[in-house]
Amino acid sequence: MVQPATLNNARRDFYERLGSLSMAPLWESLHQLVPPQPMPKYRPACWRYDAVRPFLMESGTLITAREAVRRVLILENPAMPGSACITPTLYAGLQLILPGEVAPSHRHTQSALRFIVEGEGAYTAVDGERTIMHEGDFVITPTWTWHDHGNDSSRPMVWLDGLDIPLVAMFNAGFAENGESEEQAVTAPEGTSEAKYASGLLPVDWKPARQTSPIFNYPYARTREALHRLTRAGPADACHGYKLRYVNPANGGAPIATMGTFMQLLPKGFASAPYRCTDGTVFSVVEGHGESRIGDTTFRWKKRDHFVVPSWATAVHQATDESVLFSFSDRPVQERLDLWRENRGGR
Ligand code: 1HN
Repeated sequence: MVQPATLNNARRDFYERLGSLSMAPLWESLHQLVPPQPMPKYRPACWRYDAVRPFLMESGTLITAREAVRRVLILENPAMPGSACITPTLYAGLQLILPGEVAPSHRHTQSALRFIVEGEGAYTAVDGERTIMHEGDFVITPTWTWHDHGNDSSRPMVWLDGLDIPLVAMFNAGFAENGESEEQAVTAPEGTSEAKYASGLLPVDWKPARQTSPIFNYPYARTREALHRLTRAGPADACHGYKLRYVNPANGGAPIATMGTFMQLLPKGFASAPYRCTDGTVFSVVEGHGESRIGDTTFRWKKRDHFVVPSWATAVHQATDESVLFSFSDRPVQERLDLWRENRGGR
């Protein structure tokens, strides 16, 4: 029998020689490669708007939207410095556009969602149609669509950008190009996509050409009304309160193929049952205040704060006032791949 010390030396020597062939022994990393349950390398984090807003406004004195192309402060997971990721698959940032500014037209294969945090009256244009945005609206710029933004209002406008940048990077499937002019030509009157697709009706001969939703603004007024009516219709879910997912009316799936988006109402005094799921999720607080325990970390939050819940971290949400939370994650991707799991009760 070879002595353990001799064996260890022999193994080390073997690994070194093996490494020169760009090979490695599986048995040294098997447990990390196939963990018994998710072991996220990122953590819960919270960005309070009171702390963030002064920096956003200061950025507005340092660079124009035109020079920056997009004037955005990235929400980066503190456990992934330099990555521009909020989770390993998602990017998030807060974008500022000041009165009179234009963010020039471009397109890329990364899909983007906007969730309006502060202000109203700025527009985003997607493939030739503009929509005026208001607080709480959820707006999409699907993969490879031309988009530019402008603020014709008299106040700063701030929104949350969510993009599938890390996911697209993993596939090495990223393409981008700039528009020929700063603002794309308007080819359809405002409200066209809403009229065609957003009333439980679809144009009779229209066939969807892609997975993404033909609706590009899901206004808060309508979402809020639905949540309010839900509270009258029955009891809250123990884990979610009253929670709805945004939907592509043409196929019942998520409006963006790579990102699921959700809105939930937590009644005043509601304390959720512990819950975990495999989709790391970014939250934007739309109304109210409360606190969330995520694993061992507790964050107090209020309107306009943002926080991230990692995969498989047990979350418990408590609402001091009636509260509304917007969230997004990579859930549709995990579901398509038969990977998504949840655990109600948190065990
Ligand atoms: C982008 O195109 C926007 O169009 C926002 O507003 C954030 C982050 C990275 C890459 C492209 C936008 C972005 C982005």
